[in-house]
Amino acid sequence: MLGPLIRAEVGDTIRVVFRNNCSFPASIHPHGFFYTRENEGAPYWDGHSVVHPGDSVPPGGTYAYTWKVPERAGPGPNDPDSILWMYHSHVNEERDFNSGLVGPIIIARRGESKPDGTPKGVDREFVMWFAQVHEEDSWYVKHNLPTIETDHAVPTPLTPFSTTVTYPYFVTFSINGYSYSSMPLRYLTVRKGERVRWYIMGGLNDFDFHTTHWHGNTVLIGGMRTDVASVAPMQMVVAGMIPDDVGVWLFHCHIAFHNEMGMNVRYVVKP
Ligand SMILES: [Cu+2]
Repeated sequence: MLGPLIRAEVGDTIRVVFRNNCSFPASIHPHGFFYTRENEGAPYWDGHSVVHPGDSVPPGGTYAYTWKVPERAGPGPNDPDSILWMYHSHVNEERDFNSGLVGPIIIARRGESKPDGTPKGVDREFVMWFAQVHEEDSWYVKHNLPTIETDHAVPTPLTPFSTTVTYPYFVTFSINGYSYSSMPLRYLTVRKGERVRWYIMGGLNDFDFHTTHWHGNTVLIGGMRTDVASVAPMQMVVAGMIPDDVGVWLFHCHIAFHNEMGMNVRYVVKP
């Protein structure tokens, strides 16, 4: 879950050479950038008689995408100095997504990134993808189904107080592919007083609406104080945190059912 992170700052031009090593056609469709139709990476009925090879790259095929990062692809007036976009395969959107072909893009203001590409003024960055994954819609469904029930070990009924509710075992409520706080703590460890930037995004399945809640600390989103960020399908939100509360804290979807289904991780604030 989550492809390689692409970083750039305003004024850059990005070139990605995509080789499709999957067994099915795939593409890279980015959000936010300035691109021509040839570099959009999405087949749809647009009346063109011209075939755009980047719309659907066959297995074993290669295509080079070029995207520009003008001012309007960078942070807006109320944004912090870097923002989140993402890319995903857009050939068979639902199957591609449920096969994990989604990745993050972080764009900084011009001159506001360090030599390694990370934004200035930030000590720690985290990309958190809250995704309701339907494995029955994955390209790998035939491969995965024989073992998926035991792999996931989802209890049925879900909770002690629920006697009738069941949920298909092939649906997983995950954060970056982890469920039930199984993400290693070392991935989400910060120190008190550090400037932490959280990039949050949602999946694209039917009810991929999430209210992501940090225990222990608060954040600023667009200059407003909260401890809950909302993401609708494929929406992207940036939250800034300066943790002051030391401990191991829950970070979870506040939709109770999603949380019961495992949509949670823990993050660590060290002294
Ligand atoms: Cu949720």
